[in-house]
Amino acid sequence: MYKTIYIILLLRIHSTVCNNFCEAKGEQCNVNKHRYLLYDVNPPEGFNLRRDVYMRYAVFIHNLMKSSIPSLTKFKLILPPWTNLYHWKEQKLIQIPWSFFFDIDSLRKFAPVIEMHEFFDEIAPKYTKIKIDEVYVLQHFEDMFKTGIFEDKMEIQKCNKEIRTNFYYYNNITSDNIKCLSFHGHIIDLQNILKITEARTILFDHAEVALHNDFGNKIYWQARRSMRFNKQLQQLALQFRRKYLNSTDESDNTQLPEDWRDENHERAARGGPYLSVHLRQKDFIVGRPKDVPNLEHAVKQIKEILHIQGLSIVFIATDAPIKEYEKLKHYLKDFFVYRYTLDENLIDGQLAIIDQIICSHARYFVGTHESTFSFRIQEEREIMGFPIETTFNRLCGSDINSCHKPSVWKIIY
Ligand SMILES: Nc1nc2c(ncn2[C@@H]2O[C@H](COP(=O)(O)OP(=O)(O)O)[C@@H](O)[C@H]2O)c(=O)[nH]1
Ligand SMILES: [Mg+2]
Repeated sequence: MYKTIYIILLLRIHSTVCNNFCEAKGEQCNVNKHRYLLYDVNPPEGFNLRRDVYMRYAVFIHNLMKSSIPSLTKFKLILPPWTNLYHWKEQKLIQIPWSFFFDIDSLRKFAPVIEMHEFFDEIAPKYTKIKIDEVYVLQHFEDMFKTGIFEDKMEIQKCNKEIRTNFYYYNNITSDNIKCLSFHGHIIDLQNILKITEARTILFDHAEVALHNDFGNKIYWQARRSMRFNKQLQQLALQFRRKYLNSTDESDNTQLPEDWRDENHERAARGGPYLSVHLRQKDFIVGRPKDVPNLEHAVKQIKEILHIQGLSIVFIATDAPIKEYEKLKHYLKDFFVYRYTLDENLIDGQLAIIDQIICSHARYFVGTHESTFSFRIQEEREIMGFPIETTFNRLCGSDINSCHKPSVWKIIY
């Protein structure tokens, strides 16, 4: 009996010592504890470029999981909440989780990702402050731009500009270890940072500075295919297609298996009997009239395509104000013109996704030059297996002579 009490006491003492020791060592005591990788993107970047940055980090973590160094396999990637996006009128300083837009279970089949609120639950008791162990703000080497000589390297340097890490606008996150990391190269080089530290939480800000390791290869496309949209948004898009566009997955041959890992290589999608147009306006018509058409010029091109494709229904996705859309509809009065009607229950980013889903299911798609919103639609069509020539098309701006077809980024399995 005394012996048992003695053993229990001993265990107690040991665990207290260990806990204190863990705290002192930055909680590295338990060898099985997870480590957390956070990243954030340059604030002015839009939703669809951010999706591309996600893919770089998802692939990075996916590869870390296969590392022979055990401490590197313990990382989880924190999905940076959507905050203060330039194009979204409301929701300025609310942190919106990824589940509003994407199917998190599907993302997890590619990489160990968690939402920020899950991170809070895992790392600290509710309502306490979180101190990130190490923050690296990525920046470009200034001298490389001066000399024009670019080589892969990285180095802790003085910060180019005043550092502005905003910790996703949370006021319970902070760090007393923020450094600027001049960086030129591919994301895999960031492994060198992770290898030499025992830090449990690491944040890379301006994460877009690190480039894709595997742009366009099989792993890249796996990451891309795992980015299935939130199921309710998919349902809403489907209802709209059925109701107005005479389009269903069965008739369009666009069914995908429940799990993206079961997708096949077939290129057999037909699409619904409509033309879809992504007409990016707002900041795009100000800066690039040579490449982006005004309304009248867009109408002319849309009519031509409808004629050539033998279609009479057109779905318009655009960021143009309602009045502009009404004008466009008027110019196209000989055709059936649809837009996804604004739904009060959805936020801007969700409406944008419904637009993207509907565009991606059309028999023929035409997008806007260099819009990442259009690029994501093209990828979606590659995943469903549309013929190339129905996907990689763009509207021309005023400079018709230099209006070349967009680059074709074919899916790889
Ligand atoms: N609903 C809707 N929103 C759009 C459309 N085009 C642009 N937007 C909005 O404007 C943002 C454009 O920014 P971004 O995603 O960076 O794409 P990019 O600027 O075209 O490369 C999108 O994220 C949407 O919020 C559209 O056709 N429909
Ligand atoms: Mg943008």
